[in-house]
Amino acid sequence: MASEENNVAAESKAAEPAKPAEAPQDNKAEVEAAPAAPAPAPAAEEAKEEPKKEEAAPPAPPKPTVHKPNFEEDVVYLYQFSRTPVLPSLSSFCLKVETWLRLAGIKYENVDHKLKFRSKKGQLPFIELNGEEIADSSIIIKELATRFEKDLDKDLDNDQKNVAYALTSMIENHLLWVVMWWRTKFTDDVIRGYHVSLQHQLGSKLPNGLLNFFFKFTYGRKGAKKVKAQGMGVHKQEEIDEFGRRDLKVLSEKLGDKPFFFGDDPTSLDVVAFANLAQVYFIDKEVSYPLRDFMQESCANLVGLVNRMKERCFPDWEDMCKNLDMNSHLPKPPPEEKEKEKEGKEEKEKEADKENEKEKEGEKDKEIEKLEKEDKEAEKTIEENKSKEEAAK
Ligand SMILES: N[C@@H](CCC(=O)N[C@@H](CS)C(=O)NCC(=O)O)C(=O)O
Repeated sequence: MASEENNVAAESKAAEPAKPAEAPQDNKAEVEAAPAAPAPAPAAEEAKEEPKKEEAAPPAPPKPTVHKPNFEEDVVYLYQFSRTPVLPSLSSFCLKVETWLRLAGIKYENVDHKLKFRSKKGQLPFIELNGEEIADSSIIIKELATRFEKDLDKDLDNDQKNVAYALTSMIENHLLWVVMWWRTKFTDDVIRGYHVSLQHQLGSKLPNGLLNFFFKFTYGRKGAKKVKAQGMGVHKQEEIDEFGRRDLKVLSEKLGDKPFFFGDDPTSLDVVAFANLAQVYFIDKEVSYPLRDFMQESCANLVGLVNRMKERCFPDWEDMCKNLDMNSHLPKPPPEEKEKEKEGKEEKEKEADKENEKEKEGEKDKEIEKLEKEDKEAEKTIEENKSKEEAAK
């Protein structure tokens, strides 16, 4: 455990940007300064010499294909959502990758991008490793397990591997949609239950009230469409609740009284189960959520699993959630450096603020315009649906 924590807290200082090759002009000057012939040519002859053709400029370095070109070799740069006060990530796929990285003891750093980036596949999480992007939680884990020789499932037999595969599939292709359905239907409860600050999540300065409204109409509406298209959303609430309970019961029975699904050590199935069950379990008790209550009342061993995984992989959980710190696992700079860093940062921020004030005003107007457009569209759709319903009557 201690060694895992050490691994988790592995130092991850970004490398100095690669130094450019030595200035070509300087080299050229040196070469030309060195006499080619023992006797220097007379000045007149020198004047007659053809003017030397200018050497072709060195080819421009290839454009970086990653967001973090000054990467450190073999450090994983993880792009995910921002923290929340109750849970490191509201995305089970992101939490899965971070949990796995910690269990495997791989050096990683979260890139605090405030939801600016998506993978080339259009989603989060994705990672960058040695200048290469890898997307999709399962593909990331498979690739990293191979490249770093850290297979958490290496001691499982074939049958156990098949069970893990089937249960992972149940969690990610069924239970996850049960949770998604709830989230898109009860958006206010999502914001209250996970104490979400959209200002923080989006790095926006717009008022939270306006952002919440936006969240309701975009995440709620678009999400509900996805949940319907996937198939879960066509069912009645009580049917979906029953699906959720059934999934939890299967997991609970499969776990039994073992600390982890396949014994004393966690494997990738424990990672997936944790990343998804945490989404259910850590919702603020103030918010009513029947699936969480069922888990607490009827699947005590799953609660135990969640807490064991949390303690083992996230000893810094409180810190990361309280301070919304993306990199609480990394050593902090000493206080005086931190102070200087803070001062420098504040100074830069002030300057940037001044310079961008006008620009931001423009962006703000655009954002509001966009929200208003979304709102109008939503209202139009509601009106259209109402008319259709009325016509059908
Ligand atoms: N199969 C993907 C699923 C990832 C996924 O669904 N990501 C969602 C968030 S949980 C996403 O990025 N949606 C688009 C968005 O939020 O812009 C994985 O395992 O990584």
